[in-house]
Amino acid sequence: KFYKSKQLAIVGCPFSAGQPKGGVDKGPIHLVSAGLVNQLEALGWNVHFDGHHQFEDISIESDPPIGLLKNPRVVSRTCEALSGVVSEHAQNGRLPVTLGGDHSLAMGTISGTLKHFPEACVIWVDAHADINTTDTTDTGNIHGMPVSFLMGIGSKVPEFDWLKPVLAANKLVYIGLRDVDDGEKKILRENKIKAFSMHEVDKYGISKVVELALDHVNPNRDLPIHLSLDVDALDPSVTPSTGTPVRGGLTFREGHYVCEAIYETGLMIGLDIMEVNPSVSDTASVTQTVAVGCSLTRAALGETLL
Ligand code: EXY
Ligand code: MN
Ligand code: MN
Ligand code: MN
Repeated sequence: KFYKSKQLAIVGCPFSAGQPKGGVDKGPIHLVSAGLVNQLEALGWNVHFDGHHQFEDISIESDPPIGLLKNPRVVSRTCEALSGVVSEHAQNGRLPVTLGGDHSLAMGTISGTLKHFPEACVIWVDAHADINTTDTTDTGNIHGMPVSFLMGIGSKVPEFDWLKPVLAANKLVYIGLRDVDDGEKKILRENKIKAFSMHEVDKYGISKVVELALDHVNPNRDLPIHLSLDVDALDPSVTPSTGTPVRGGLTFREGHYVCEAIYETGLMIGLDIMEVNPSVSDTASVTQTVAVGCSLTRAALGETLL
């Protein structure tokens, strides 16, 4: 509906500075090596892939913390560059599909898509709310904070001046939450942000949850949708190779159902597949997680079971 032809761009982001574990920067390389480009072409997409991006123009050695925030300059500059890349793809009629990398990258992807689709809503599928502010973060890991930066809440960090508040509280909905910090719970309450935790998934079932989530951010089913998917939303038995696994997550089918249902709206204008970490766990777990990352991407881009 929002893009004229079946064109997409894979934006591979080998990036890990938003969190402390090595390996998540190898996620996009594994996803592409597993054949993702051909798989998407087989679904009828015209796939634009220029190779993985290397955005870091300064090293983390020359990037001391600002307050508690770790690697703030590297994260900020990477996301600023990514924002430009993503918005350019959107402008040229290519659906941006960003492969992370850690979830701090969503500051770049979402600011990039919202530049062209300012009325878009965001569906954030994750075990975590990623909405700590510079004031509430305990860890200083920026992958736990991108949503607060996109909303413009919390004390400002001049290094992130390029990122304007682009995301309104009523344009955001979460699915899959089960590890939310106390400070984050307060932010969700105070800003009346709609969230469907695993409790609601158990209570209503995933199809009802997706319907209720869309009713909240997209009542007339006419607004563009950015889907930001953290593979740790799925249960660690399904996607074990990720940096911050939390038990009690979405099943294989529940995760795929979310992707299929968003595809069916015909409204998706941006997709993020984040936090695949091939350095976590054994070879079989890595192979499985990468395969699930690919199949979630295909499900979000039109693969059907029949
Ligand atoms: N809430 C914790 C923090 O702020 O450090 C954990 C965040 C994990 C974020 C992962 C990517 O989704
Ligand atoms: Mn290009
Ligand atoms: Mn996340
Ligand atoms: Mn997460």
